[in-house]
Amino acid sequence: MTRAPDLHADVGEILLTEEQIATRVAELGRRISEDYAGRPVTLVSVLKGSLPFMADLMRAIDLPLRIDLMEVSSYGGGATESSGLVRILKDLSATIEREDVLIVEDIIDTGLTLNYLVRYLRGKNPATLRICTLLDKPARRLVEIPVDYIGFTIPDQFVVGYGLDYGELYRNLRFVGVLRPEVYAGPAEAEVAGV
Ligand code: PRP
Ligand code: 7HP
Repeated sequence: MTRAPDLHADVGEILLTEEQIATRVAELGRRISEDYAGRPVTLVSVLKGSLPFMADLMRAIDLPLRIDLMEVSSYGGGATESSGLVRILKDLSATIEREDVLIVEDIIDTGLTLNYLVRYLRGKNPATLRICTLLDKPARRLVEIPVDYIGFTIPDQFVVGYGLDYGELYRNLRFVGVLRPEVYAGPAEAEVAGV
């Protein structure tokens, strides 16, 4: 039988509170403002997961900046594993040639999404291309990605909230929490996980 999603009960543990996220985003904004020191920067948000992070980060940066949005997908439907097949669902709306570009991501897991995106954006000849991610899950990495700004390094657990989803739900939680395995595991996996 399919369980009905429950926004709060489906989260087992709060990994990052709203306050912790706000403090870290403010720190990242200050560092980015210092590093680019008066140069205009173009933030490229990778939808949909980075939406809340992008909205908060851009207001924490004290620089002239432009924003653009891309949407890519590698986690089909309700999957917790990357398909490895990255598809561009929405492309940039303006040129980034000779601009200082900062990619804004919610999470780097296998690295496959960013590996694809970095190659794609490099082909558009930005002056510089850097990466800022709210979350880094290094235990799952399949391809190495040099990351310039990391909010939090997290353990190998499937998390939701503050933009991150499972089956398109939970993005509106104000914190980042660990999704209970019984929400996504079949009966066999749930038994192994002791749930
Ligand atoms: C998620 C997330 C990252 C990517 C990271 O995107 O937002 O873009 O997966 O995983 P990877 O490092 O293993 O490639 P998703 O495809 O789920 O789209 P979404 O942002 O719309 O949730
Ligand atoms: C993608 C993704 N989406 C939500 N939660 C996680 O832990 C994830 N890893 N990679």
